[in-house]
Amino acid sequence: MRRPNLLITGTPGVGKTTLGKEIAARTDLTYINVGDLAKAGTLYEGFDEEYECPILDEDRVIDEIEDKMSNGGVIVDYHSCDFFPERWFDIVFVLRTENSFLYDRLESRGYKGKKLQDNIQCEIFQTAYEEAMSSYKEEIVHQLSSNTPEDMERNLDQIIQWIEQWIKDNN
Ligand code: DAT
Repeated sequence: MRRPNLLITGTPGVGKTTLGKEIAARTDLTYINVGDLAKAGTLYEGFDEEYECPILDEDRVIDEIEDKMSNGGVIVDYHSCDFFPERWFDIVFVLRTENSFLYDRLESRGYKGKKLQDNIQCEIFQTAYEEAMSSYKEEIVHQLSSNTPEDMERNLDQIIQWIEQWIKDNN
């Protein structure tokens, strides 16, 4: 049976992990958190002092998940998306969160100072959305509000419905 590949992207804290894991729990799709995958395999090529984070070795990440992606049925979660092969994804979701909500979430995650401000600014400048729009066909890129638990439930329902329809249409 053919199953779709989904990309969930957006600024850190918008709810990608929560949404991605819940979709996987309610379907038979597999969830991959690229940040965790990189950490587990030390798929890094240095450390970015300015942004206080390791630099992802994008080629090794791609090699690591290529086989799974070609089988289909994968949910990929990452805050950046321009380095993934375009052919991987059938649909792209960009989660969006208002500043006040995002600020609180990042602060309780321990972000502060420049790192906190930079991430809030990324959300204001819709960096993740523009990256997705320039990396994938515009018609497969969808923005979803992720401010409240009600938003999360609505997004889940819509995405699961979309997955079921895709499977019907492609098998
Ligand atoms: P990300 O994976 O994008 O970094 P997350 O799934 O870890 O984000 O969520 C960050 C925190 O915010 C976590 O405590 C759950 C909460 N959260 C996520 N989406 C939410 C929503 N739509 N409404 C309320 N809280 C949300």
